[in-house]
Amino acid sequence: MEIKVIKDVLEANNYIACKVKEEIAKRQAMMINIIGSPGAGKTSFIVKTIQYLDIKSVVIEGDVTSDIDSRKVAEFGIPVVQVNTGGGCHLNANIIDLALQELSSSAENAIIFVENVGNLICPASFDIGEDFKVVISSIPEGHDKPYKYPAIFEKAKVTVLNKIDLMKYVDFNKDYFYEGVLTLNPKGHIFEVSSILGDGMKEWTRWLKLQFMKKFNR
Ligand SMILES: Nc1nc2c(ncn2[C@@H]2O[C@H](COP(=O)(O)OP(=O)(O)O)[C@@H](O)[C@H]2O)c(=O)[nH]1
Ligand SMILES: [Mg+2]
Repeated sequence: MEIKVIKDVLEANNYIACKVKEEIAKRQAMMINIIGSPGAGKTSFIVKTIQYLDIKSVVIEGDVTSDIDSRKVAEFGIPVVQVNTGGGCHLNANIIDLALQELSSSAENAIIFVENVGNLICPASFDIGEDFKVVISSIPEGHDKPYKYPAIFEKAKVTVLNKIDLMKYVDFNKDYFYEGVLTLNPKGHIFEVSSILGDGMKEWTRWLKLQFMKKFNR
């Protein structure tokens, strides 16, 4: 017996992602989907980025469970909503739609940073209505990540190489890493940062601000 699948999961997700995109445009906001392994430094990167930016910013924290990260973000006085997937390995557009309602007017004229669930595989397949994806890879994870998890490095507009301050302690071949990223994504941007010390943050936030200004011809 042939079973017809009328709408697959991704199709349904993409439909809601379009709705989220419209909502974000209405709010004159920009949304960034931040993806990386657990411990790559996503939360630290978001907090440091906002400290360097002079643009209103809000955060949607995604995790399987707990509010550990949203508490960290809130300590800096940044508006934040925590969403828990209850076991799911990625965020979807439906969750973001609800989180945006919760953020209401604080997500207007702002950059919305979304910390996805720590994972280099599943979040690559699910658009959440973002303007673009940022993948964070960190020095201690090793230089082979673009070769082993190509989908996310191919889709992300920006690759962040975090924990650059640990370079002297780790056998990390930067040329090999760059070659892997740029072969998959020749137009991609790569920023080297330390989310703890602030190295590279000026270059990254200057570029980010430019994207924000360009979106609405500000
Ligand atoms: N040395 C160093 N440690 C970092 C850097 N960024 C994050 N960390 C540390 O890495 C650990 C995980 O960071 P976190 O931001 O929670 O990662 P997440 O799980 O991806 O959100 C924490 O102990 C951070 O202090 C960095 O640039 N340099
Ligand atoms: Mg985190």
